[in-house]
Amino acid sequence: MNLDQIVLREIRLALREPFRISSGETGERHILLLQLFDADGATTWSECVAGERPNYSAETIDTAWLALRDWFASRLLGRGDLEPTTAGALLAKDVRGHRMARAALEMGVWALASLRAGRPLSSLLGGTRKGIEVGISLGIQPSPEALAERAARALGEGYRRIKLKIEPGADIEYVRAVRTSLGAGAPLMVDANNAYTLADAERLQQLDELRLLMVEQPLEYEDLLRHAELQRRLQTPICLDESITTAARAEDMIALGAGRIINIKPGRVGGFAESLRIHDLCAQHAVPVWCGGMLESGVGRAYNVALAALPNFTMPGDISPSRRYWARDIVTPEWTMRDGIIAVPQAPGIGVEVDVDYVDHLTIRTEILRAGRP
Ligand code: NPG
Repeated sequence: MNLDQIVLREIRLALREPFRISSGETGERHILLLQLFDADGATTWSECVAGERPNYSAETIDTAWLALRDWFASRLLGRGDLEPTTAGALLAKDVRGHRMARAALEMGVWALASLRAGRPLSSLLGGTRKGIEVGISLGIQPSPEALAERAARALGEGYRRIKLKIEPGADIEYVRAVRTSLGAGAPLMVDANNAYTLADAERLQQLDELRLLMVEQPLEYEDLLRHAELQRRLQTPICLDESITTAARAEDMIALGAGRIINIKPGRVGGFAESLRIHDLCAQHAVPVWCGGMLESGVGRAYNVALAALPNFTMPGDISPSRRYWARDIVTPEWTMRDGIIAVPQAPGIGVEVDVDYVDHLTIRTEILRAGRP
């Protein structure tokens, strides 16, 4: 394929309810969207998962914009031999970091390839599922009672797994209130987004009695060694998210015993090719994976749904329907869930239409990148 134009856009989209994690709150998302045009007329959209502030990773929407415009777009534009399987390596060569920026472009190339091949994106990736199990991620709430009430509502709505965000001061008591209210069988997990240190090990051990599916990323994002020490002291499996940026890091996790489950976010690891490597490595080691979320619009969600159709995505992902996040999503049809399942699109490309008029209305910045221009 020959990519001949990329349009960058920044849109603003308000969340229906603010989302609070241990490192900050998001009320309105600024989302970087890419529109990719192939020389033969195929076009698709992709999304960069970077946030406004560097409180999840070092990348932000502004660093991603700069990286795409100044470094990455020219590596793919105008070359006649572009393939989805090699786009990631072209973008990674001699580059440190900027994985979210690279992923937005790389995944867009996969969607273009899916259109050109007339095959669903999920099957191009090797996905086999027709539906994926949906989990919900609940932000930190003002009180244990408020969290228990919110979690009960989610269970009633059919979600197959409930993730509770925790931080020191909003942890054991909060999770216990949910466990007591929902009962022993409710599929619960927690996510700390790096909020603890090994000095908190005894406190975290109290989670064991709450019979959680996993505790996600309790310690610092670059720290596998201390996660391994903590895992030795916990019965609850540790799941790593922020720490796993490459397949090599996943290998380290497995070798060190730093965790037993991985949350794969394609945006975090530089795109689909690296996600597939992590998926396959984990499958070989009987390490389950699930697909994380970054409060994506319906465009980014399409990519997560396609990836989650792969066989080793055996646990429900953070891939809720559009209504969980937005009063009105930017795609039609919006993503919906039935009995806790989102259907995997069987059409080529991202499987949903982008509402371009609505996107125009939400756009606050645009830039067009073409072949031959640095
Ligand atoms: O459903 O998209 C979703 C949200 C899932 O909890 C979620 N994401 O740490 O995984 C995370 C968290 C997050 C969201 C992190 C936004 C950073 C920004």
